[in-house]
This record gives sequence, structure tokens and C-alpha cells, in this order.
Amino acid sequence: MTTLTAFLLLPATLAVQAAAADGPQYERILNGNFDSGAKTPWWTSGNTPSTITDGRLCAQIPGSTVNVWDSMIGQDDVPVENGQPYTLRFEASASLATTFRAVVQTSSQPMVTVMNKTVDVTTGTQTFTFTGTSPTTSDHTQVSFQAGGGSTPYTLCLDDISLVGGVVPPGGVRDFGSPVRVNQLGYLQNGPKRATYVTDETNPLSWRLLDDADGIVAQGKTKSHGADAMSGTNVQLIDFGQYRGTGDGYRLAVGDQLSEPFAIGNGIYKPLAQDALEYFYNNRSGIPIEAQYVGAERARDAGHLGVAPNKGDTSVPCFPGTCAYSLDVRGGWYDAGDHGKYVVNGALAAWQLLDQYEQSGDETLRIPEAGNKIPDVLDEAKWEIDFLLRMQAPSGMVHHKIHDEKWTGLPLKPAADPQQRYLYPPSTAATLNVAAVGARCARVYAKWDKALAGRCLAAADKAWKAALANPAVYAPDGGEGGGAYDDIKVTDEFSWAAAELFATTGKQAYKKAITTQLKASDGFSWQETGGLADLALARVPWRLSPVEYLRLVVRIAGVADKYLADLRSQGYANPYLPADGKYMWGSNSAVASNAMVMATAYSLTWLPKYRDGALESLDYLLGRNAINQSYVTGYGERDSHNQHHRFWAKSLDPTLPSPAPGSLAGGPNSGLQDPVAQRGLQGCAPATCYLDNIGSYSTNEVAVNWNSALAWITAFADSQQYG
Ligand code: 9MR
Repeated sequence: MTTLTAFLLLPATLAVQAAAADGPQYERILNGNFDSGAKTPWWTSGNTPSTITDGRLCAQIPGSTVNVWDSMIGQDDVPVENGQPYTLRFEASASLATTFRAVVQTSSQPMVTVMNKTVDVTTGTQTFTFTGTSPTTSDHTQVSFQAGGGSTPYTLCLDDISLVGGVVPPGGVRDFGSPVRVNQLGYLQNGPKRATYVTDETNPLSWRLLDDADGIVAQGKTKSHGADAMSGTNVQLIDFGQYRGTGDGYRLAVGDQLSEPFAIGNGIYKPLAQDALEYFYNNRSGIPIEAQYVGAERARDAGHLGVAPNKGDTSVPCFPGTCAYSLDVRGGWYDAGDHGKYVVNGALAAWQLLDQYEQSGDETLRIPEAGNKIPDVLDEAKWEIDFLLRMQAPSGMVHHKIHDEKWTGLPLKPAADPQQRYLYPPSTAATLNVAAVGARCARVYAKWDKALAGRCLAAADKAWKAALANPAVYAPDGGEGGGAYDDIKVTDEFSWAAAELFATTGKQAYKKAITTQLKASDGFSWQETGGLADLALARVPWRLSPVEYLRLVVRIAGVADKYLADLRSQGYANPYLPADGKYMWGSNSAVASNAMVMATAYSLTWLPKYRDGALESLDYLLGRNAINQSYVTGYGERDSHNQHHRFWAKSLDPTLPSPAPGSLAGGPNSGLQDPVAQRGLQGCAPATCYLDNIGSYSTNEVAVNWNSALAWITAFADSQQYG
């Protein structure tokens, strides 16, 4: 900074210090000094390449753009409060003397501006300070430096960017409501009925169960549990399983503390089991989503069918330099809040729908194919399977994924996505996923759709052979515009595919290639599929000798016992207890998947403890947890309804819908990989690292593999209603 500019800026600097004396000085910008060398969460327009050079963000501003916003450097999801003053400060220099604008405003229509200032930048580094008062409260303000509209290209460098103001601490004051934590949907009449009470008191306390007229229908004493490590709180447990009445509007009371209301009865899981599956129709690519099935609010045009501005999925070229052809890869489901389609994740979700069908039978759905004499759950799975088969290259290898060249912003309807999309190179993992799901498809559809079953088996066979010939083609980490779904260990995918192929064909060569078993420490996920070999074999007892089958049952039951022990050891009963004490991305899917293992153990052994463990896991997902949160949209008083999604983005644009009922949020994640989580969750106890904020993709996204786990387990719960 020159002496002159220091002198000129002195009054503003003093003003900031005066404000500091008056109130809190909360920094609202993340990564303002670029000291780590990382750019995120800053972004620049597609025409504005940028790098971190000498600890500064330097952007190449193009010449010959029209509007000032045609070339931008920005950061999203910055919170502002109505009536509060804000001070924006930054250092800037440029390769020539020019002007640009420093802007703080909400990011979607109607845009509300906190400040919009002209910056006279020169070749020397200067510090700039601007102030403004926010006329609105929003968690989704954008701080941007807008440098378009000029005729000469230049380099603009920024550093030490800071926006200070507001009185609400970063992340806000977290209010988890009642300390009495229940399943906010409810409890099955004959199922387990337990709740958790947050308290430092260690002596037993009296609890009351109240009906909807506030009459006491049951009462008892709490049982001390003590410290719950994952939530960082002390808790006591309530067991009201003896109560057999049914109805709506029950509450549990401890002293004058009342839980959220809940139902008790048979049939309470029926609507959720249906909604959890209809999530998939809502997220189909390549077909209009019609009001007659999803209601007017969530209806939308077909996405990615080659109609402008979409580049379409009807003829998608390979990522430059990786192959010379294009494939028609229309259809399938969008993976999550983004518009990518990833084989390993989509295949796991499709597999789980097929397994759900084998476990729980059909579910009546509001989808275009309903009434076609094929079970609706199989119609839905077919939408994805057709896409998976299209991802197979002539060589038999399967492309790992297809997605946009760059990450698109939010909100964005699928049909409005203007980005170029590419096929990313084939991988052994994706190829084996198609072998596994193709084999399961061939077996399950044999009775319903012989043509599909035949195509599936042929694709599975071709994929298996291609994977054997190319056993170590790994999808790389990183990349732009889509998730990586990277995986450098595929022995588990080989084993799972072998098990499914053996289950379908009975061929001994496949049996010999099964090398993995279900393990409690691994569970299963898109990356870790070894345990699915056992779950595949569990569906075909006739393929195994009695001894082999008995060993399989003992193995699955042993894993279920470990999950049950984990569930019972926790204050908020739940079968997910990570060994490293850190919750992972999509932790709710681990809860649901582990519950699925317990439910499978129940169907193999008929031991009620496994059924109860699976049902009690649902209590966790539906509100009996560290933050009193039902993670399922539309179910429970305190439900997640701002999940990260480009179309279900009501919290960014009131004309768009919120997520469909039955959408499962990813859930607490210790990693805090997104800026909103980094702003709001520093130091959180693992089971509390969650924000129902559309910007928090690392804690609050939806995804096909998470909803398939929810659909599976809620269909199971629904089938247990008379148990
Ligand atoms: O579910 C995935 C999780 O296991 C990974 O840790 C994470 C980061 O790579 O990605 C998750 O998957 C996201 C994918 O990469 C892109 N679409 C949204 C998915 C759910 O957040």
C-alpha cells in the first residue's frame, strides 16, 4: 500500500475500528487471503480463467465483453442481516489502470443490493474499503467483483478480501427445540417405542405419554444413559413399548418439556415408503415430469434431450482426447442435486430397488408406467437400467460417468442447463457395476420383461469379460463439473459382480470368483461393494449347499449383531458408529444401509431383535437424534426441506418447489466440505454437523443411493406393521 492511499483510506479504517468497539466483528468471507493456495469457494466466470499466484487470486479479464457482469469473480452464500452495516475490504491491483465494481447482493431474483461500488484500480496494490447497510436478511448473498464491459484484456489480482458485519454469530444460534427426542413420524403399534431425553440429570425422571387431548395414557421412569459421544450431550432413555393404543398427535413429556407430536399405529410407513420411491420419478432425466403424477408445482420439462439450451444426452462426445465417438446416454436418474449421471452410484441405487422388490414386493406408484402389468418398482428401476446399458461402449467397458463440463450454479432447471456434457473414460468399477446389476436384472425381470432380462444378461456377460481383460482401469479423483466417484480398489466390485452372475446363472466359474464377505466395518456403499456379494447370495439359497447357506446366515447375523450393539450403545439409538469418531458424507445412508443389513438378518433368522433394530434405526432418521431433525422432507414437524438441489430450490427462488416429500438429506458430516458448513458448523460434535441449508451440499444434498436405502428400509418397516 502506498503512503498516499494509506492516508486516503485512513478515515474508513478508523470507522471500522470504531464499529469494532461497539459490537461483534464477524467475518463473513471464507478463504479471503488465499494463504492455503486454494481458490474454493471463490469462482470466476467461464470466460475468466484464474489462478492463485503468490497468495493472491489473479484473474484474466477478457476484452470485448458487453456488460460489467460478463466477467466476474465471486463467492456465494454469504449471510447478511436486515438493517446491519457491512464493511467490505480488499487489496487489488491490475495490469493496467481501470475500473471494476465491487458488489454485495442477493444471488437470485429479485436481487437486493447491499452495496455496488466503483473501484479505481491501478498497477500498484491498494486496499479498498466500502460500507453499506443491508436492506434484507439472506443466507444467500453473493460477493462479487465485476470486471466485464471493457475492450482491453487485463489481469486483476485480489487479496485479503473481508466482509465484516451482522450480529448473528456464524452459523446462527442453533436451537434444537425440545430435549425430548422422538420419531416425529411415529411408531408401529407393535414395534419398539423408545425416545431420548437430553439432560445432565442422572437420576431417573418421570415421563408421561399424552394423547392428542393431553390425557396421560402411559407413564414411567427414564433410564440414565450418560454421555453420548457422537452428540456431545448427556441423555436418558424412555421406553414406552408397552403402550398399544393407536392414534395421532401423541407427545412424550418430561416435566414441562414436550416432544414433537407423533402417531402410533399400523400403516404409518405406507405413505413414506411410496414417496421415497417416487423420488426417483421426480429425478428422471430425459422425460417430462408431469403434473398428473407429481402435482403442478414439481412438474417440469424433460431435461437433456438435445432441446436448446441443453446440449442433450442424445449424442454425448467423450471428454476431449479420451475417445473419438459419441453415445446416446439419455434417460436414467440425475444423481443428486446436480445433473450428473454416474454409473457406480446409479447402479447401486438401481440394485437396491431390485433387492427391495425381492424383499418387500411391489409398491403402487404414481408414474407413467403404472398399470402396465409390470410391478411399478421394477418400472422405475428399468428407467435407470436402460441408461446403465447405454453407458456400455462397444468394447464392453462402461463409461464411468457423464456430466457437465463445469459445475452449474443453483437454481437451474434440468431443461435450462446450457453446458457441454462429456462422457468420461470407462472404468473397471463402472463395468463391474453393470455386470452386477445386469445379472440381477436378468434374474428379477425374467418373469416380467424377457427382452430386458435378455439384454441385461448379455450386457453383464460382456462387461464381466471386458473387466477381466482390463482389471485395473481406475476412475481418477478430482475433475470439474461433476463428482469424482473415484475408486482405486476394485476387488470388491469383481466379487460382487461374480456373486450376482453366479446367483443368476449358477455357473461355478463365477462362484470361484467370489472373494469378499459382508463385514460390519465396511458395510456397503458405492465405493465399497464387497458386502453386496453376501446380500446377493442371500436371495438364492438354492444355489448354495446347506452348510454354505448356514454359514452365510451366521455371517449376516454376526454383522447385524455388531450393528445392534452399536445401536444400543448410543444415546440416540442408531447402527452407525464410525470407528474414527467422524461422521462421513451421506451418514444417513450408512444408518439406512446398516438397518437394511439388520432387516435382512431378520428375514433370514426371524429373530425379533433384528427387526426391532431396523425399526429403531428409522427413529434416528425421523427425529430421535442429536438435533431433533427429521431428515426426510414432509415427515415430522422439524423436517429437512432445504436440501441442495438445482430444481427443488425454493429457498433460492420462491417460484421453484421445495424437495418432494420422502427426500432424505445426506445428514451430519464431520468433513464440512462446503462453505456454508464451514461458516456455520466449526467445532460441531459429529452427530450435529448438519444444516438444513441449500448451500450445504456436504451435509444436506439428496442422492439416488441415499433414497434407495430409505425406500428399501421404509418398505420393510411398512411390511412389519402387523408383526
Ligand atoms: O456420496 C458421495 C460421497 O461418498 C463422497 O464423499 C462425496 C465427495 O466425493 O461425493 C458424494 O457424492 C456426490 C457426488 O460426488 C456428486 N453428486 C452429488 C453426490 C452427493 O453429495
